[in-house]
Amino acid sequence: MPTTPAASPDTGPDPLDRVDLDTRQPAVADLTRTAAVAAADLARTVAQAAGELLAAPAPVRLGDVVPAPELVTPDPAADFTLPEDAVIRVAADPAARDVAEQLADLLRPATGYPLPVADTTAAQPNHPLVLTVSAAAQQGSESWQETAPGGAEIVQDLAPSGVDVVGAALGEEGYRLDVIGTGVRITAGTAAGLFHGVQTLRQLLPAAVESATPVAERWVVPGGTIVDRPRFAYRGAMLDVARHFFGVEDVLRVIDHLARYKLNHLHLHLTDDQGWRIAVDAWPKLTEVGGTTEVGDGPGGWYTKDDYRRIVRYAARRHVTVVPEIDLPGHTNAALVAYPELAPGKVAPPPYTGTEVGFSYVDPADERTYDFVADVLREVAALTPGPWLHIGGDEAFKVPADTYRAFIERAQDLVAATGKTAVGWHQLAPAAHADGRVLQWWGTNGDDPATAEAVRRGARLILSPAKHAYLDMKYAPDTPIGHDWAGLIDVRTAYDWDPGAHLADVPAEAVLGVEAPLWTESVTSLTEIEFMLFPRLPAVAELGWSPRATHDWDGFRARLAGHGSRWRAAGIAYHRAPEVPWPAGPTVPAPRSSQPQRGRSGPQSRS
Ligand code: TNX
Repeated sequence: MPTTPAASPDTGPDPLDRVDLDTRQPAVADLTRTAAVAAADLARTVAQAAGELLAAPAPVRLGDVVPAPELVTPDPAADFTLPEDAVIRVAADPAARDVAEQLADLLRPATGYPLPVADTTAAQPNHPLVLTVSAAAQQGSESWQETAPGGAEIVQDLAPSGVDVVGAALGEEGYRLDVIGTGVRITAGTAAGLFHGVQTLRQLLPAAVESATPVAERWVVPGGTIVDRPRFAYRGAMLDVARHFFGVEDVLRVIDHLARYKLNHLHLHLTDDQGWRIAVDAWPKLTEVGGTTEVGDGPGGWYTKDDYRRIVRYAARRHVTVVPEIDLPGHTNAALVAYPELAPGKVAPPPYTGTEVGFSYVDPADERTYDFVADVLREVAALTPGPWLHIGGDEAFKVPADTYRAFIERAQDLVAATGKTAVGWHQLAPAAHADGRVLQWWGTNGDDPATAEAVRRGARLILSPAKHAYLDMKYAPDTPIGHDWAGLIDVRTAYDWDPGAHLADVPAEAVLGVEAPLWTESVTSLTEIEFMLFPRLPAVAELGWSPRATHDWDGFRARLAGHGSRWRAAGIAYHRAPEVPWPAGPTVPAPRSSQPQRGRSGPQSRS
């Protein structure tokens, strides 16, 4: 007997309408009806969830980028979902091709997609380098021509009224990123610009993109356009590999951290009292003897020339320039242990593994010292493709002022003889100007007449104010490692200053950029390096890159918060600073203080 189920008043059209129960017995029919209702409910729920998922906005907003981009024009209707068959197309230029290969390498592990890299024919005349990521079926240039023509005109169209960017050049490092429904295009005048655009694209994908293994995720990029370029040409971080030695692999990972945040210089503090870390053929004992100590009782270590070349090559591929520092005339105890002839009394001092400063110096009265300086600078310069040679110059407390000045002037000449440009800590200021020289200001009081005077004589500045940019300072009194002689540096303190206006009587045009130094008296491992860098390194990076008009603590910490899950996915240690609204998630254990703090709590002079 045919059974016609009644419509349920509660649930609308009865789902059993579609079920043929003709042949069933009544008891079985009841059971089946119950099961079918449940199944239909489940199906409705699943369909609704799937619909929500399909229509869900991108998990990241177009402006959620660190450092903040110059111009952001979202278009929520133009979100792009990376398909499994996506192809990365790139102009036929070897440097651009290399950036495309790096993008593919970044995206493949988490997506599990093949992401082949292929040549494009769609290079725009104004912007020779074009990199597109799109669905395989949509590679042609036509869709871009219709939707997002390249060139200066569109830059003008995107500008908020009143901003004159007519013909605005993307410059040496700028890029433009267009996300339309069918793909992503990054355009730049240089491979460095493309590389920075790739870092932005990386941040626009869900945080799981940082995973080293495939993740089931919708790889949505928020729609719209970003036009971006840096405020300052020099944006750096310093790693002290002398107080504690860090091997090549650790340094490469630090370079990756710089590159993520568009920093373009890695300053390596290669020599100090506690160790000499770079091989010099003419003076082999510098490393063989001077490289075997470090703070505490660790074994030290040093880079062979091939190690150093590897670091330089790895950095160059990521558009990071290595700035080698040979600290002179002070901070030289390790060199004096290796070569007593360089010591003022010609007697080898004992090796030093403590944390005091200011006691050692090479003999400024002996010509042999200048042979040493010339040989070292020549060999290091020959290994270094970048334009800079850093000669230190800090805390030579035992060298009288006149002698110090004369020594620095000779050292500056020896740098010039290698074809490089001298950089030094701001104590170099009283020495005569040398063409192009750059002073790195690390003071704690922004009223520094000697530095301002050196700027009037032609010096440019890298700003590393110790109260804001010294990443070896503790975050808070209970931070297990670090110093506090310049103060505590929480994330807001690292962020809230203006490199263009920090020093009295120094115009913004004299500022080449910013650098965040990490001294390593108390830092002994990669985890501890990362704990001190994150999240303050991105704060300093934003000061170096982003236009001042974007500066906004609340906006910054909200953007920064999203990076916690990225660092977790990438296995990067970081400090869960309480002033940043991190999303919920497992906390990262803080490093234990692994090194008893010896001796000093800070430098003797803070000028
Ligand atoms: C000062 S800053 C130093 C370094 C120490 C650092 C510790 C500068 C040029 N010299 O020798 O490592 O303080 O915070």
